[in-house]
Amino acid sequence: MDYVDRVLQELKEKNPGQPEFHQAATEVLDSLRVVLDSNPAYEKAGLLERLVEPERIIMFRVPWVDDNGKVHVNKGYRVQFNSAIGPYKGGLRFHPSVNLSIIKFLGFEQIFKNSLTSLPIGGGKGGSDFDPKGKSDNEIMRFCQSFMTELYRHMGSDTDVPAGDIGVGGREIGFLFGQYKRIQNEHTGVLTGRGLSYGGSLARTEATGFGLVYISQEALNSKCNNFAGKKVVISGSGNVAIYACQKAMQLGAKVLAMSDSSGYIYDENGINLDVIKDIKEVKRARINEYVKAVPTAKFVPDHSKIWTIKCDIALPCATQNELDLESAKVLVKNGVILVAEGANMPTTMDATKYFQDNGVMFLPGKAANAGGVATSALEMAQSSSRIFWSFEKVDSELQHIMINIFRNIDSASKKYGYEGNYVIGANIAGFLKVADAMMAQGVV
Ligand code: NDP
Ligand code: 2IT
Repeated sequence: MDYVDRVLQELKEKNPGQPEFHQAATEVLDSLRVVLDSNPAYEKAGLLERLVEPERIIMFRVPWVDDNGKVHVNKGYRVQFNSAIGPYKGGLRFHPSVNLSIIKFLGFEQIFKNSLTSLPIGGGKGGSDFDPKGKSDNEIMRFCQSFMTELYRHMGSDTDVPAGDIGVGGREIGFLFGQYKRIQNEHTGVLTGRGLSYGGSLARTEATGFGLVYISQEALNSKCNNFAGKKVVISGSGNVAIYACQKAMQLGAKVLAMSDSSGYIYDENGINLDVIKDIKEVKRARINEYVKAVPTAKFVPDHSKIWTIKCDIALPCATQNELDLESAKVLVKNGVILVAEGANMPTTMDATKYFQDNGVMFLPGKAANAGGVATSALEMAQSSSRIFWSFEKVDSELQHIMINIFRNIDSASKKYGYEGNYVIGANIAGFLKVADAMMAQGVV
């Protein structure tokens, strides 16, 4: 049995019941065979065994009281996966589906994503099985305060710097930061995605979606193509989806459909993003409200069917494993040319392979959605220097970072003999920097 197979087998035995973590680890480790075979020093140093075991996992009780005085208890998590190249960095997810497997898969992906940004950030992720839907602002605040009352002792601007993810946006980051500052008596860059009045960076809100479109445009450019006139389908209607939609439209594309967990809306005239922003960012309502404002649009109460719409470019921006083989087959039949993952691991492994085998350009999340965390690292730099940059400066840095990521994963795919396989290119390019840092730092 070779090194990768042995480590994967041990990982599955030691971590039963964590299918998402197994999936993410299998995808990455499978890509690394070519690098590991030519560098036996990695096996000698137990590098993979150390890489797949988080440096630290924190699990805690989050008790809180709802508006009717009823006590609730949720689970809180922070997985501090790897700090070889910088402080742990990664988002917090609040969603009822959150469990250790999901946080570990996200934390593991984050190691390689953060390495690809070229900025000094290690990998971490956290969250809770708390469901923010339908909660009052006061309930959200009490939950965030309780969550931070435990997590604060494990954080620090040079130790671990959380940010947002599903269910955690500007409102939640504000409550979390307020409680951190109150307990620690310190106003530092300990969370990113902060509001502009208390240390946030311009363009962080837009960064993941904009970055997704910048790297996609670069990938299209490499094939003498671009977004102009393309039909685009975007799943989700949260932070990533909204700003991907905005940038794709700015580059001349027509976005035909968006979704939430209740279903999708199809607007053949092109999505009216002001309506979506009003529903999602202001009213925090469901996506079927769109047809009230735009009666010619259609609502279909099954979000997974969004991939049956004919399009040139598909941007899955909702959640893990939302695009399966069946959907991939329909997209390919309908002539899709590019699939770029705004979400983390939205495409199943067999669907990814189907795209690659059928000549579709496929950009994996750890490269395609890295613009969010990259801009978080720019927020950290601004916090430390106490000087804040213009929107244009942050946006232009973001564009450079995304273009560089594409070039790096493209050249790694060529160097190791898998030209055009950006999954392998991203995994190898992300791995090498982390591996180099781990080798230099000894067995820790
Ligand atoms: P938001 O909470 O802002 O939006 C999430 C969207 O996805 C909502 O439309 C939500 O619908 C939908 N969704 C979530 N879970 C499910 C589910 N189980 N089934 C169907 N739809 C679902 O989150 P973000 O936009 O921030 O995150 C979206 C994805 O992007 C996630 O995979 C996240 O990890 C990834 N990501 C986010 C980054 C960021 O900077 N925010 C950076 C990099 C990646 P509903 O409201 O109905 O639940
Ligand atoms: O998945 C991700 O990269 C994020 N949710 C953003 C993390 C961050 O620290 O900005």
